[in-house]
Amino acid sequence: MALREILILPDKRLRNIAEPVKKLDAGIRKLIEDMFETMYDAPGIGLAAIQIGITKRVVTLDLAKKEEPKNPHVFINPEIIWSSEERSTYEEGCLSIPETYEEVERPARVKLKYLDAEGAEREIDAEGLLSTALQHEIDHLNGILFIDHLSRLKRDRIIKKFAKAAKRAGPVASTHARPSDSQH
Ligand code: K1U
Ligand code: ZN
Repeated sequence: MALREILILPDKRLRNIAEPVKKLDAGIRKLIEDMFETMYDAPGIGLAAIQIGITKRVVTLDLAKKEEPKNPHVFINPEIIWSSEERSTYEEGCLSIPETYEEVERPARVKLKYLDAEGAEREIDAEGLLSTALQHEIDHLNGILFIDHLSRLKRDRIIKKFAKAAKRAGPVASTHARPSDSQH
C-alpha cells in the first residue's frame, strides 16, 4: 500500500473527467488499496481517484464513526440511475479544498448502479450522508467540485483564496498549499 498525494484546488487535474474501468486488474486493486490508505490518513469519509490524479471512475467510502469498526466500500463506475425530487442540505467538506465547509443542496435520495470490489454489478438506494457523499464523489469523477454548487460569489471567493495560497507557496510547494499555511 502507498499513501498518494491529494490534489488541492486550484490544481487543474481536479477538472479532468475520469474514464470507466474496463478490467478489474491488479493495477485497479492496488489503486483501491492506495485510495483507502490515503483516505483514512487524511482523514476523510470518501475519496475519488481523480483526487490523487488518477482518471479512473473509482470511489472509496467509509462512513463509520471513529468509535465504530471500519466499514470500507468501493464503487467502480458508479452511475446515478434515479434521484429524488426532494432535496436536502448538508454541510460538505472536501479533501481537495481543505478547511472549507459550506452548505450544499442536492437530491435527498439517489439510486446508484456500480461494480463492487469483485467486479459484481450492484445497486444501492442511498439517503442521508451516504447520498450526499456518493453524489459528491461522483461529481469528482466528472470534474465537478462542491463549490460549483454554491453562488458565484462564494465559489469565486474560495477559488481566489486557494489560488493566492498556491502562489505564495511557490511552484513546487503549491500542490500542497492551504490558505492557513500563509496566515503568519
Ligand atoms: O471527496 C472528498 O473530498 C472527501 C470528503 C467527502 C465528503 C464529506 C462531507 C460531505 C460530502 C462529502 C471528506 O471526507 S471531507 C472530510 C470529512 O468530512 C470528515 C473527516 C473526518 C471525519 C469526519 C468527516
Ligand atoms: Zn471532495
